[in-house]
Amino acid sequence: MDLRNKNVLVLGLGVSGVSTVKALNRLGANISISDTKEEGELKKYLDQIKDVDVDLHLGTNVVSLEKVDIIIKSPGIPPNIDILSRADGMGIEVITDLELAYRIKPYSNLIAITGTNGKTTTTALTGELFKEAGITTYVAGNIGVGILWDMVNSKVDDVFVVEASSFQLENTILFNPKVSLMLNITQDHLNWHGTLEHYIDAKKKVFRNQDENGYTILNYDDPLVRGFKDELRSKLVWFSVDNKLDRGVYIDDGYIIIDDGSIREKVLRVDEIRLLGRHNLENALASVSIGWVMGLDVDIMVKVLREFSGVEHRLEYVTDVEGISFYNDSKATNPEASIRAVDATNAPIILIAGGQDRGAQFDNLIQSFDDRVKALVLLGETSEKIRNVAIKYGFKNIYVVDDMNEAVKKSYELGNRGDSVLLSPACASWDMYENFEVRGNHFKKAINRLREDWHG
Ligand code: UMA
Repeated sequence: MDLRNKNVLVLGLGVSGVSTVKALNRLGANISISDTKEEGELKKYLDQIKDVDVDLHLGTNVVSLEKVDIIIKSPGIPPNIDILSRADGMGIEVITDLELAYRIKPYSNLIAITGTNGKTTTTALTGELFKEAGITTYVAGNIGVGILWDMVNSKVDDVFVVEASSFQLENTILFNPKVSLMLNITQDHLNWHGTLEHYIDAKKKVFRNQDENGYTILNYDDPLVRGFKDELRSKLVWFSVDNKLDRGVYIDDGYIIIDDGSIREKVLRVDEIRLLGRHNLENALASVSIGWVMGLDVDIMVKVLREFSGVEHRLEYVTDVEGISFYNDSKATNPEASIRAVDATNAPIILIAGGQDRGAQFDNLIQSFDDRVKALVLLGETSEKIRNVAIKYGFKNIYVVDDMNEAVKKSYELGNRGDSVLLSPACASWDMYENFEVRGNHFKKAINRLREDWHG
């Protein structure tokens, strides 16, 4: 796509907007930017494009579209705002960075991963497979990296592993990845998409334009996703945690199997994977499926699967101290996320929880313990609230502490060889920390300190 001297409006200057502006500058476009935030709030992003000549409209999305040829919309911007209706009326194309990335380099080894849950882990793990194989790999998209700047800097043979959100897919038109993957679909982002059907339609755009040259990988265990098979023109590959398939990637007798319909290859034992929980097994099978269709060596996949400890702050394996395993799940900022974490972690568990009080109820979390949690170590605003709920359900082994160092120390004292210490707060971090990343890092630092003390 030739954008030289084209008038391009970048709507929204966040992570994707910055990457888009830098790429458009390289491609010779005339760039204008509109964002409802004021200059002060956008400083971090404006600093990154200070050398680019742009026409800025800050504090507003009310901009003349008279001379605009195309709009690149930040994914989070809802579809129904006034400027987008006006653009529609004037026949101005509105696309996301994902679509433009494809148009710039349609020949790329583009792998697009979508679904409601597990996208980020699958994307990160898949990226590691290609990197381990010595291939120049870009991991981009919803995972937190604007794709366009990487795309303009990439070479023909480089691989892109892209986490594609429904927001990004919604405004795609020609987007046609070499491999698309659908993990699962449950209700999400309905306030943005309007209905579940619209949300599903957006997700399906990941394979909509694929033909017999492309691969579509679907989760056989998700009935909704399984139904998409009739809509494909691409080569279909299934993966399944629960079912032995005639062909595809599945589990048999404790092993991950790649089965091409005649030859079955054992990849590795499921218990060799460091990632925890059924949902992560689904993510691992998804990644293996991608590796398989892209022709990666099984040995390389085995090595990565044995070593990959997850995405930082999401059930991330940290270390082992005297036989006690420590897991950082600081990203769990609501009780549902912590219920999943408890479910996925090897018992007995010492659970560190608590944080900012946003009015959440903790009954379901305590009831989910099912004798798997042996002690609760609580900190932050909600510690008393969680303690009272736990007592109500007859759970007695509870310790309220002042800070993370104390939480880690107490957990270690309570632990025996074979136990897991799990930080999964079920609450936001803002009562004590700037964000969940800072909280997770503090947890890891406290463990390191413990380790040093232990080693004397
Ligand atoms: N804005 C307007 N007008 C509006 C609304 C917003 O001008 O009516 C402006 C905002 O003031 C802001 C900019 O648009 O400055 C924000 O754009 P954005 O929300 O699209 O955020 P980015 O920083 O560009 O981040 C986006 C993704 N964000 C969303 O989809 C909400 C990031 O995913 C992604 O990592 C990044 O692009 C790089 O590709 C985040 C996310 O929350 C992690 N995703 C959702 C999810 O995972 O559930 C889909």
